[in-house]
Amino acid sequence: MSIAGVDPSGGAGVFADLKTFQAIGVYGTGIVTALTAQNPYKFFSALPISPEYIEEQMDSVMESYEVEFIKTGMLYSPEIIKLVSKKVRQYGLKAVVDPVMVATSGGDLTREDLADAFNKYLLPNSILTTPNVSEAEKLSGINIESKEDAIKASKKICCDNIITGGHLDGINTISIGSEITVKKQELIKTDNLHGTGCNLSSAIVAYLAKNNDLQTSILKALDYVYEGIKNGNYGTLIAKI
Ligand code: PXL
Repeated sequence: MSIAGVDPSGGAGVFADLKTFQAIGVYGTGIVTALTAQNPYKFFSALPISPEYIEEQMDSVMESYEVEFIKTGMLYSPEIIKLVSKKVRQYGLKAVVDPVMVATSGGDLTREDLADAFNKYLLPNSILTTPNVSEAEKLSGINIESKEDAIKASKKICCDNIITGGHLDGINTISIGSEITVKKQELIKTDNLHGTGCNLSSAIVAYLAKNNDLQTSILKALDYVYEGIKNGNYGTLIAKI
């Protein structure tokens, strides 16, 4: 299950998540937290859905599907983060949290700084979070300019995590339990980067749903996104597996 915003251009958000689930061979469901008006290069505006209606969407799907894994994307407000955390506990869901705060295209996807709400409500109940460098800085309070800084921040974040390396020379820092793995990827020169974070977290849950362990799911998802960037077009990723 994806719990995220709708990007009508299909590169990010719930639409992209469902495409990723399908490409990896997993049936996906999608709960909408907000509509947006945007394209891969420009963000115009967001229209949030009420927490009550998000809850109604989740309850209707949970009534007929045995969902084990969820990923969260754009949650927009502390109230929605709190609601999702409550539902994660209620249904015993294993959550991968993409702590979305700002869009790649520069648009503000949130009403205010959400780091405190993620740290307080959702991350303590999650199996993984997937911040980029600026999100990891907000979650950890540590300025990240080097691999060493990323390792320090990854230890400070309160659940298992991967700090993605798109803004750090391709250095991904994976922290699971007390183990830290650094995986460097080649950076591809391209405009097709919209939705990388969304696709990474949805690929991780799809690989988890296919019975891979957490470390394997993360490594496979990094390869999936890398291939998506390489084969991308229209400013977004194109799945190829
Ligand atoms: O990648 C962050 C993100 C998440 N969710 C939605 C988005 C974006 C970026 O544009 O549009 C709906």
